[in-house]
Amino acid sequence: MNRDLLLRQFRPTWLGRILECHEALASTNDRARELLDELGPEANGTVVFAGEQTGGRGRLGRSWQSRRGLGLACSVALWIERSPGGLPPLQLAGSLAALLALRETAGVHGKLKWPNDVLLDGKKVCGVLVESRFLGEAPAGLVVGIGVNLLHEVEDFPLELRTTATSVFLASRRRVAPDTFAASLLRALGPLVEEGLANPPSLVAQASPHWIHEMGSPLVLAVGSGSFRGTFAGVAPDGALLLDVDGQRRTVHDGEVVRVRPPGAGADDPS
Ligand code: BT5
Repeated sequence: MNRDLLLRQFRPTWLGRILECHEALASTNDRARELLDELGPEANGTVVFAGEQTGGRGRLGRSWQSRRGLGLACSVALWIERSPGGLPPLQLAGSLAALLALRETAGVHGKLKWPNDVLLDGKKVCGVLVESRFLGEAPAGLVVGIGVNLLHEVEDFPLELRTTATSVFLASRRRVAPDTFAASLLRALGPLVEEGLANPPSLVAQASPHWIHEMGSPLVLAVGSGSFRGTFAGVAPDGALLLDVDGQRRTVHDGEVVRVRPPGAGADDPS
């Protein structure tokens, strides 16, 4: 990531006043969290990029693969002192910003998969990990981490991801430079985070046309060690999945959609 090139295309606001670009880090989320610890409220809006992560994280103890120079690993530190009624659904700000940047920089139309993935052609091109920081009982900071595959050829992915992962290049044949994508991502992200903090239901409404799940379509959800089937009934104003199971509406905050039939596609999409 070339910081100068990025700053020619993105003008920092509250977002990006502090902007770090590292060649490699264990995890950009860890660095953003460190800055929240060190700087407190001053760290609000700090953005951290790394060209490579040696310990990139996904949700629930999973890992995120980011190879040097091929993708984007970005984290934004937010200072949130209290959050009445739970944490805002900022994973949607991250995935929606990535979806808009895909459209702007490569002309491709992604889909969102609950809760945090962006898919191109039914394969995962971006994942978002939101981690919160607590002081005692109260939230005192959030980190929104976004990983995007930009320039990968199929062989650049580990074997186990080759059928489920894709990159902007594979989906569009366009080689979008990391600084160009990063600028587009940050331009979209600022207003979406503001919206998510001020008016969560409005952010959820902005995301709603982009879900890969169709209303009433069957899906399988893994929660903990079990799984159950239901039909998609939308996303609640706080970002929870609404699922109809045996005639009962369930609200699911944590879990994994493991099977869904995208409109018009014959195959299941990746988990
Ligand atoms: C995610 O978790 O998708 C969240 C990924 C967040 C990554 C960003 S990069 C910047 C910041 N710093 C971090 O350390 N993390 C964040 P989850 O929904 O749990 O999906 C993880 C699963 O996605 C893995 O178990 C793999 O199956 C798959 N996966 C891993 N790397 C991938 C990649 N590069 N492309 C597509 N799929 C991948």
